[in-house]
Amino acid sequence: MIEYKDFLNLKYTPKKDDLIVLFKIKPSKGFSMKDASSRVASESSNGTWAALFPPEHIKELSAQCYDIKGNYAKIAYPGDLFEQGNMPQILSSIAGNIFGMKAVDGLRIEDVKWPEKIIKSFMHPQFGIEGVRKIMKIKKRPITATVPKPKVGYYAEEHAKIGYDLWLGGVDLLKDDENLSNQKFNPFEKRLRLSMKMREKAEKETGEKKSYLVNITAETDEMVKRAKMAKDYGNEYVMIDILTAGWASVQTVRKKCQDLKLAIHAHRAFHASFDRNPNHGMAMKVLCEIARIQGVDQIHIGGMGKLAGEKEEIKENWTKCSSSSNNETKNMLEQNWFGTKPILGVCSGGLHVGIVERLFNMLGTDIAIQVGGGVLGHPDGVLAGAKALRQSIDAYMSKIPLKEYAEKHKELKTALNSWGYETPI
Ligand code: CAP
Ligand code: MG
Repeated sequence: MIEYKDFLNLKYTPKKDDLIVLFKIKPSKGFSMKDASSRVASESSNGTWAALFPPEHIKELSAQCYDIKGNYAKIAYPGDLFEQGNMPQILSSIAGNIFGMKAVDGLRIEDVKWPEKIIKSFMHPQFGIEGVRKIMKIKKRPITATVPKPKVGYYAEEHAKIGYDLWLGGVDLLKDDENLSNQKFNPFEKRLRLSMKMREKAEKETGEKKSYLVNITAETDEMVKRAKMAKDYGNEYVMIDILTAGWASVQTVRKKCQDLKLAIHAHRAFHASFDRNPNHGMAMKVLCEIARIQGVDQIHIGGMGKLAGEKEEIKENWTKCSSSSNNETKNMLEQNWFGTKPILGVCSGGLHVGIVERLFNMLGTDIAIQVGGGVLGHPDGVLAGAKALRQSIDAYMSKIPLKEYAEKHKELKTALNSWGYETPI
């Protein structure tokens, strides 16, 4: 017989191939942590509400809750419970029905420890930080990106012209916004074609490498077509809204990008619907891990700007993207990445030149800085906005205080006079 209590075994020692999940659980009234944790382990592996009488071998696939501390429970899942290389299947198990169980008032996946076998069953990042730096020919400084604002509405010609000004002003990557794909006012292929022309011109004039995070988000076959188009027009990148598109489609596009040798920029629009509530859903750092395992090359990790997500969370996201391993903490499991390339954390959301320095101080310079409104809203225009952003990076890299650097760089000075050092809301 198997019933709920069989999924709790505080004497269990996890095996090498086990996948471990650290849950934060708020049991519902009348349930203890042990009750709730064993139910979570059961429903997320192979149990149900009724006692069952299966053949003995089936028990070998049962998850075991083996550690409970306060509201934190660790559950180990046998490796064979999972289909290798199938992220939807893994998530339907560990992040499936359990969020709706009446036995819990709140349930949050704080972290996952991925075993080597599962990590190695996916494609991994093709480029990662090192590869992206090579593409962009940028050795040490943070990589910069800018998204034209307003988010949507520009005609393709206008969009490409803005791209030209941004590149000319010193920005490395032109980025599409998450809700710009192939609308009638700005068709995908036309925008790509015109932007690539502008890119060529900007590269010639600046002598710097420039590229375009072109948003291919759509139905999967269409994304593959658009990735091919990006390659045909000579681009190095595609951008996918990985959460609204869905993990399965990310896997498909990742495969295609191997043949096309394209880097993937992952936008995380939708993440806050399940990572913002500290007592329910899934932590952003787990999304970073999944994205890295599946093989994106860079992903948004937050920026302490206009959007929720504070220091500790951003640091954890960055760690999961950029480290080769990490130790265990209260809400983080240890992880060895078994050689998986580190990916670039992209800081974004309400940033401007007055507040980017704190991100470098906190995370170092192996990051990308994505600034939309803080460039496009510059009182002297797009070109000046782009110059100001680049100046703020140059100031940091040459260890000159921003204020002092601004004395000799008028675009930076104007931006600082406009927005000061305040975080926008
Ligand atoms: C930034 C941005 C990004 C957000 C998403 C925007 O523009 O393009 O989508 O950064 O958030 O539309 O808001 P601004 P996150 O620079 O004008 O804010 O990076 O946290 O996923
Ligand atoms: Mg955006």
